[in-house]
Amino acid sequence: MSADPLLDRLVAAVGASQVLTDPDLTAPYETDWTRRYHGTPRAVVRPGDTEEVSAVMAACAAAGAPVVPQGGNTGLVGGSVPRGGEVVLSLTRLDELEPVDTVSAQVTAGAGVSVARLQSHAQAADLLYGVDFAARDTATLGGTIATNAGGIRMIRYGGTRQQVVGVEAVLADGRVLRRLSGLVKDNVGYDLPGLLVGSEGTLAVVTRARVRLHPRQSHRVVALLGLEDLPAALAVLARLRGAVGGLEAVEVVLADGVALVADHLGVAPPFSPIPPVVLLVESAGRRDPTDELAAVLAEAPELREVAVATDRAGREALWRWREAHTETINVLGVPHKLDVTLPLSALPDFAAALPAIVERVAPGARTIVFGHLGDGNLHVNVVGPDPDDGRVDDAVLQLVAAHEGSISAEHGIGTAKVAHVPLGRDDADRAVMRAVKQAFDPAGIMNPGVLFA
Ligand code: 2HG
Ligand code: ZN
Repeated sequence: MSADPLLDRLVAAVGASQVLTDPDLTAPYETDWTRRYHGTPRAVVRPGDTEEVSAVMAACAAAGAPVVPQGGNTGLVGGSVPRGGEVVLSLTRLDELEPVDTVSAQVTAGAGVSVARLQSHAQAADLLYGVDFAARDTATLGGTIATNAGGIRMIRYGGTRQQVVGVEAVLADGRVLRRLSGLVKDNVGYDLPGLLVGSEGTLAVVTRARVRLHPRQSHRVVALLGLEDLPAALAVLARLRGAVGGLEAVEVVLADGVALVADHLGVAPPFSPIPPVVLLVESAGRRDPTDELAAVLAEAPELREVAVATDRAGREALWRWREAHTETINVLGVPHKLDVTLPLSALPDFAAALPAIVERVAPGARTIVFGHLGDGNLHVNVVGPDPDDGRVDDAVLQLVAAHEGSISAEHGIGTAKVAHVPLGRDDADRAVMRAVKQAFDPAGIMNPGVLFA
């Protein structure tokens, strides 16, 4: 018996070894990847299957105890860590992978399976999971569903929402919602699994999901393109979209970001001098896509520099210039992360206006911009302002709204952008969202503080 009767019920649900209260053991669950968001939980609970999740939710509902669902804790908006006193529900032990169904090209996996394991599992069946990003080894399927993660291959395969064909989820009161048949034609009322994608743990706890797989591409080519400016990058993007069938990624980094990464990794930059804008382009196919890409690039007068790799090690080395941005920035300090989308036509103007806007509210701050150009998705990282100082967030998000962009592209709202939701959704829209929340979670115990103030 403990002093907290809820803990006794949680222990009964999952066993004493999976209810953590010792601060040394709970620490990894308390702080997000940026270190900007943290809080102390009432307990961290680690159920091993759906029935245990159900028992945990029933116990928390009976006690009126708020719950923060957590996957790999690679989120960047403060949505997966406690604010103070919640039960953290870690789903990483739900890591079962079912055999790939090659006839339907689908697989069912537990919420705790990492994105990288899901990818390897698909690959072993000569198929491919379409969502990919740098945190693949730690991020979980459940977490990516909760946030509707986009990543680097969105231009070809779509985001997480496009992959999900079914979900199993535990409701706030412990009941289980199961839609895992994998039927791609199934019009019986509302698309509840679709509603859970991107719901950030505010509606229910995703425990398993069935996802769509794609043909595995056996040949790949990656090119790094040096360019003068963002309008030139958009011109190249237009050429690529028109002519490269297997286009999988069009990512953008800027000279100062590349210089920082070079310093951090201790390697020479890919080009010297580093061009103002560098695009990373990947194309993949069942046949070698190199000639097709080379033919398009040969016709592009915008190109200043090109580096190409087809072998795995060479491709990964080129990708490091893009993927190492996040870890490099974290070394500089606690970043303010503004993950935003702009209409492509407005993207150069937005980027041009950004430095002065940041300088006005955070003099001397360091701004690093990179992202998924093909999706109009920029990651604006600002290092310098205090983690609790929201002025720079506000200034950047106002600028996004003024350019008719979205204040959250792929990381979600979390707690970080709650105050800014009205910049992206009007009164009617927010009222319906609240009603949906109320229907799933009338007692308000699911990830309170996230998405809604
Ligand atoms: C990426 O695209 C991730 O690498 C992280 O979305 C972005 O660190 C960031 O701001
Ligand atoms: Zn991203």
